[in-house]
Amino acid sequence: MLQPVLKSLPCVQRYPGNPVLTSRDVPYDSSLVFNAGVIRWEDGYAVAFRNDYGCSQAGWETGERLTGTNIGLALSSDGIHWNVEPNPVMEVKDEEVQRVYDPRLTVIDGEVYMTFAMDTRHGLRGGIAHTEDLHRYDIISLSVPDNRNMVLFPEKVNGMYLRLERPMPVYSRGGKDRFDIWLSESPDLIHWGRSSLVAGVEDFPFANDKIGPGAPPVRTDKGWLVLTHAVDRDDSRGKNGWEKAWTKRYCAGMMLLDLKDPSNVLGICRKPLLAPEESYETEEGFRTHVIFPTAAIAEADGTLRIYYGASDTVIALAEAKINDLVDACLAGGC
Ligand code: BMA
Repeated sequence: MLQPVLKSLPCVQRYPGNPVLTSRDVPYDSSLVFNAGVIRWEDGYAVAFRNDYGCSQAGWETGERLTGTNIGLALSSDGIHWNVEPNPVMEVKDEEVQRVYDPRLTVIDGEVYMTFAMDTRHGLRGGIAHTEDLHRYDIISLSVPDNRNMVLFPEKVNGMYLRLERPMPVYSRGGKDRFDIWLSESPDLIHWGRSSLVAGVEDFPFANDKIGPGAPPVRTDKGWLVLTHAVDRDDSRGKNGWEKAWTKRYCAGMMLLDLKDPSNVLGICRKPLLAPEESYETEEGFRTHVIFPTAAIAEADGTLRIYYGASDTVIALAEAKINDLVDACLAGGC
């Protein structure tokens, strides 16, 4: 079905110099640099990013396969200009595991954790790793398949660690993508349970396919602000990426969860926070029409920096006032 044109909320501004990090900035084999975790680190910022490698642009534009994925690390004093470390910091590839990807970073009680997705021969697993120095990662927890897009809350709530996650129940949801956002809790970041549904794809008016957690939640006075991705499908859309026809559009959405009981949704923004509009989001990449938010940093002046993968090809930045975003969640849009 033909889907309507979607526009970003007026209260969000893209950084005019977007994209802020691309494969051209990477000193090792790199084809696509996107979906990244960002935290404040020392006096600046650190980003752990997904790097798909092994194929030139001319190659991926004509359907050639990328051969691998690793996680790169870059540091920055302003969160805009990045120095990429000389070597990738994480890659898992063996008989069972094909790759790890889509890292998100969260600091809890001064400890840094990375959540990630892991493709294996027996399904897609969501993982959590701990790192002391952003260079070495110890995997401390892996889910059963199929689960991905895990994000950790930056603090315990009621004495428990919390994560948002997106299991992929195809068999029980009519054989289609109908994926929702769930909440699970853990006493130790290893054992996860007491899971509950937070929001279904049907709760996001501009999604008809799936939703998933985007960035780790941000504490605000009025609730946990959660950026999500929200996907609609339109069969008239064209070919892109590896698929015969790339019919999906990924927007950034958002919702506000109760501070004390995050399974309680206080408001879901009825419109997309960011919809693909700029050329690096709509036409120039490996895919088209993909905005995949993966990090949100609250600045002291009340601004939220939003980092997102654009068209699975580059990393872009947008900003908005946190109060405007909270109001938009509670009111339905700004
Ligand atoms: C999701 C993941 C992401 C990707 C997105 C858009 O399912 O594979 O890594 O950015 O699709 O292609």
